[in-house]
Amino acid sequence: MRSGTLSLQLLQVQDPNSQIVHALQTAQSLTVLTGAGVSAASGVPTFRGQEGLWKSYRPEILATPQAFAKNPKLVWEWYQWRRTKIATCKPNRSHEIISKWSHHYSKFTLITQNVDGLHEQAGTENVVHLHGSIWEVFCWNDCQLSPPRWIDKTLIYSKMPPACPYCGGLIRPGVIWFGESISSEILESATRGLICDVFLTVGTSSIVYPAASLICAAKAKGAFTAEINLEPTPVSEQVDVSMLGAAEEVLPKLDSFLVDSLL
Ligand code: BV8
Repeated sequence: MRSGTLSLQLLQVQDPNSQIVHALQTAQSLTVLTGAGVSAASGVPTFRGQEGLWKSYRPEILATPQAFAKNPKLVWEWYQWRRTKIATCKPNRSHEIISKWSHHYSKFTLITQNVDGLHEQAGTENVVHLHGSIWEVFCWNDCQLSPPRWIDKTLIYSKMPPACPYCGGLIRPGVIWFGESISSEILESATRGLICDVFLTVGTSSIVYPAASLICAAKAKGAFTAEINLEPTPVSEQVDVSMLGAAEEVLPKLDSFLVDSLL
C-alpha cells in the first residue's frame, strides 16, 4: 500500500466528514464481518498473529475432521485449552460498539468467524455464526438419540476425549473445520447481509473462505465497503476505505462522530 494512502486511511478515522463517517451516518442498513482481531483486546489469541493459535500448530493438524478422527484427544486438548482461556475473557470496546450499532440500524447483520461468544455477551442483535461456537458440541457419530447440537460449557472434562452422553461415543466441538461445509441456513443468513448500505469488515486476515469473499460480494451489490485492521489484507485494495488501526480504538472514534445521529 502506498504510504500516501496510509496517512489518508488514518485521516479517515480522525475526520468527522470522511467518507466512512458519512456512510455510517446516512446508512439505513449495516453489515459487520468480524474475525479474531476483534477479540484480541479481550485476551483471546488470534489465529495467525505473532502469538497466534496456529503458530504452534498447523490448521490441518487440529481444525479438520480428519485430524479429529486420527487424534480426538489432541484436538480436544487444544479446544479445552481455548475454552478455559476464553472463559476468562470479557467483551471489549469493539464488541460494545458493534452491539450498540446492532440496535440502531433498521437492518443490521453481524457475520462473525469467531466462536468465542463475546458478541452475544455484549448484547449484539442478529449474529450469524459462520464458523459455529466453541460452547456447543454434537455427537461425532451423529447418534439418533442426541439433538443436532447442544450447549456444553464444561471447562475441564473428567474424561478426554469426552463421551457423548446419549450413545457413549465421542462428542466434537460445534465449530466448522477446514474442509467442512457451512450449512445452507447459515450461508443464506450471511447472504441476506450482503444487501446493505455499508459492509464493514473488522479484525480478519481475509484469507479463510467463504468468509473472505463476502465483502467483495457486498461491494458488487452496491454496498459501501470498509475495512479495519492493524495491517493490510488481500481485500485492502478492493474496499472503498481501508483503515489501519486497532479495532478497539478505531470503532469508538467512529462512534464518537456518529453519536448525534445515533441518538
Ligand atoms: C468451506 C474453526 C466448502 C473454528 C476455522 C474457496 C471457497 C471455499 C472454500 C475454500 C476456498 N479456498 C479454500 C477453501 C478451503 C478453506 C479455506 O478457506 N482455506 C484457507 C486457509 C485458504 N475453507 C473451508 O474449508 C471452509 N469450508 O468452504 O466448505 C468446501 C468444502 C471442502 C472443500 C472446499 C470447500 C471452512 C472454513 C472454516 C475453518 N474454520 N476455524 C475454530 O476452531 O475457531 S477458520 C479460523 O480462521 C477461524 O474460524 C477464524 O475465524 C478464521 C479466519 O481467521 P481470522 O478470524 O481472520 O483470524 P486471523 O488470526 O487469521 O487474523 C486476525 C486478523 O486481525 C489479522 O489480520 C490481524 O492483523 C488483525 N488484528 C489483530 N488484532 C487486531 C486486528 N485488527 C484490528 N484490531 C486489532 N486489535
